[in-house]
Amino acid sequence: MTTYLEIKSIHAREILDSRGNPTVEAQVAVLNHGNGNRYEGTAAVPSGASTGRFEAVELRDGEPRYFGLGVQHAVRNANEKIAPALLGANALNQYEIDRKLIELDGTENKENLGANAMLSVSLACAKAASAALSMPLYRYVGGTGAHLLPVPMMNILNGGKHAANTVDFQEFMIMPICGSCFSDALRICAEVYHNLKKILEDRGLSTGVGDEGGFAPDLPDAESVLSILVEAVKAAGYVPGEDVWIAMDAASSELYNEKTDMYHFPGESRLKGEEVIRSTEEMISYFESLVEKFPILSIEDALAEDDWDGWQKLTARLGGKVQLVGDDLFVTNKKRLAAGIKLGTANSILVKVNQIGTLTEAFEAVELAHKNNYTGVMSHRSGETEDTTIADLAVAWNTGQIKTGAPCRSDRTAKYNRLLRIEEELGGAAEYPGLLAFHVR
Ligand code: 2PG
Ligand code: MG
Repeated sequence: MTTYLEIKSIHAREILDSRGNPTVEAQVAVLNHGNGNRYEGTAAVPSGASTGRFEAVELRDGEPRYFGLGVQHAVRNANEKIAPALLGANALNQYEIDRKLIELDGTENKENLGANAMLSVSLACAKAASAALSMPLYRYVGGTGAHLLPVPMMNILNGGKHAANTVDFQEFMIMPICGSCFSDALRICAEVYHNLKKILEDRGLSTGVGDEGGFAPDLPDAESVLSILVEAVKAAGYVPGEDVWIAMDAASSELYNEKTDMYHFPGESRLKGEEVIRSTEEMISYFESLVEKFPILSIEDALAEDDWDGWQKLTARLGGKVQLVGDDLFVTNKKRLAAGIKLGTANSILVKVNQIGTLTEAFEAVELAHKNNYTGVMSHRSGETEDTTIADLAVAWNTGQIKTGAPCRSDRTAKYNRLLRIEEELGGAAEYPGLLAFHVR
């Protein structure tokens, strides 16, 4: 007999994210007809600052309250349009639930209901179903094969749109590939983070943090940031390029200027007292030189979201050496990923559930990536909540990598702590992939 987890109620509300901006949270209650009990699942939606142009629409009210950022319309859409359409449905049929959401919205970019309204319900349904089956979310979503803990891609130095400093590239991250297990890897990251703090303090640099909990000092350019990171890794007692590698998110769509067709570096320009701009060709050579000089294993959004030609050249030149992650380029959208695969652009996709708006579609993007030998990196947004769903999804889908900020601020540590609990629960079945999570180097 098929288990019937009847969706009994859906209630969305406006809550705050880690930047103090409103976001949508939904609570779904199901009745398990097998035992007559009621179960609940709650999910909150994250929000980006450096959002890609092709992301599904995050519906904002545009009214005076919260400077236009209120989400009351999205909340109403969830309560008044989505709820009536899904009441009575079986929460076990995630695929069907997500199809219904997509049909109900009826647009390509989810501008009608809002991806924030849709995602809150999509995720809360999965959580209610997993609760009703007394299964952890990673097991419910991933089945018996879910066992791989992700390598943290931990952002310990923030720049770009995530901080008010002079660092133009958005994220500088460490990846502890030498850890014997996830908890060990996390410890290594935290040790490097504290060593970095000490180095910055000793130089009289700021140890204030950016949106994702990484430090945000004023440094003149990427080289100086990378040098300090290498120092911090060494000071913590690890070998850069062996034990711990570096990853970057350039978030280049934010630097690209359509009028000049060039990448502009405002922070570097300010500190150097002269305008620093780079063409696509120069950007590629710049990354090439950084990869030569520093133990860089992964670069995200090295070029802008529309620079397909540039991405092709970049992949041809660097794709054999480093992981090239498409974030704004692919926006967790299987159509854009398919186009990229065809053109031979990038070799990895960043997976952000709110970029696409349903659990099923995020899974489809990961599946397509894996089938084509692209890696997938599960990711948070710069605006987060205490919701830890992405930790479970990383394990469920065996992505092998997760990007979820510094070991600082509870919105970030909540995900790491959830992974610690998952690892403990999995016991002997848990696997930490280390360098095996990457197809390069
Ligand atoms: C990114 C993300 C997360 P945002 O660019 O990868 O780190 O930032 O959520 O601001 O888009
Ligand atoms: Mg990014």
